Amino acid sequence: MPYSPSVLNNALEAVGNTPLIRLDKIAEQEGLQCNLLGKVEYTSAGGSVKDRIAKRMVEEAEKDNKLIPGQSVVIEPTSGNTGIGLAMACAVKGYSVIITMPNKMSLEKEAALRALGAEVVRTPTEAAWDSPDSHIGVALKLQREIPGGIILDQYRNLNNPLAHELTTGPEIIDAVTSTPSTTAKPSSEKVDVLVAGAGTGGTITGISRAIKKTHNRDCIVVGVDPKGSILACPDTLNVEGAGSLYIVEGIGYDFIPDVLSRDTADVDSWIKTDDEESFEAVRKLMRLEGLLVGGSSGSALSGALRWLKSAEGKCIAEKKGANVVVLLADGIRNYMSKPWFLKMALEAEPSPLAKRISDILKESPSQVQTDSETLAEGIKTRTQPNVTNRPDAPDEVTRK
Ligand code: P1T
Repeated sequence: MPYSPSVLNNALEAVGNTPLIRLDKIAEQEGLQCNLLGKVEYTSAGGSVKDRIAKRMVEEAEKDNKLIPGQSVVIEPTSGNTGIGLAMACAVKGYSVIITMPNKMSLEKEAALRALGAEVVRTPTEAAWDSPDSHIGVALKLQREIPGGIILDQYRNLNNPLAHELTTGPEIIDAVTSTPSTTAKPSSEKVDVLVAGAGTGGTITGISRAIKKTHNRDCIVVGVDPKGSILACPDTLNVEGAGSLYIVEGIGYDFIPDVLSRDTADVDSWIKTDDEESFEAVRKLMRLEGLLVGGSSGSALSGALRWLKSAEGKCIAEKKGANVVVLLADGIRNYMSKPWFLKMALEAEPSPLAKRISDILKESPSQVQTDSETLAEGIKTRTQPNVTNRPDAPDEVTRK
């Protein structure tokens, strides 16, 4: 649905239609001649790229009379974002929801899910996908026991890639083709490269199909898979760090989901990423581009930059006007309490400006915080327990 200036009927109508934004400062810092463009999915109503499939899976199940308001209980194993999309759709439409989610996924996702009315069951992160204790195993058990229980199953449901083939892909194509090439901002007016992380693989498979079938069959599609996962192709890429746990959420699995196409006709090549480079890329997206993205967006950017430096990607990196689209799947809202983010946000080096602020405030001693180290560390001291001068403390006290 294109942007509508009129009143929307409900939150589901605010899913998708996300912006494609130039990442010029990063491109310049990396010495790229091509255009680097971010598809920013956190502006979707539920906060991620997965809203689109949640909406479509629910609507199609309704068309097939598989969902009955007041009776059906939607159960879904998820790393959280599909769950948030489903919980949002089910809040609007009146279905109960149970989400099964590995322990590693953030508290913020669980809080958002519960706020939307979902029940949340946590499962051991290390449980293999086919173990009865995994998020998939527990969802299956609940479905067997709960009357009206239905798993829409993002790992197998064709509406997952189709949602991206019909919405995310065409939005990217529209944005690129409707932006004319100028001397200041040259453009091939085509999508030349698409880079996206893979979890279920629905996003990369669906967008690839939209682009290659209807727009540019020579577009190069690059998949990003964390070290420790087995989705990348060929399998030899997955040997380094095999089986290791990683912190980034939403991408990578220990099985190949049915909806992921590993056919090189759909995904041309793969890059493996680690946590450290992903979080460094998140910091760049925030500091240089003002984009409050989540961890897997960092993986996608880092994968894109590594690919552009490879023998295969170099000619694109050096081509003025070539369009490289990076899928930024969710936002930092999901990770605000995660140590990787707090460290990045609150423990930066003291800046010259922090020193200056501290010098000014020291001239008139008061209750105002004046220590430049603390200023640089942001709210660290205020967030320690039992500190009474936290600005938010009175509110907490009143509420107790
Ligand atoms: O599933 P896929 O379309 O491949 O999208 C990958 C992905 C990337 N980034 C984030 C933050 C994600 O949440 C996901 C996928 N998420 C799920 C599979 C889920 O259940 O939320």
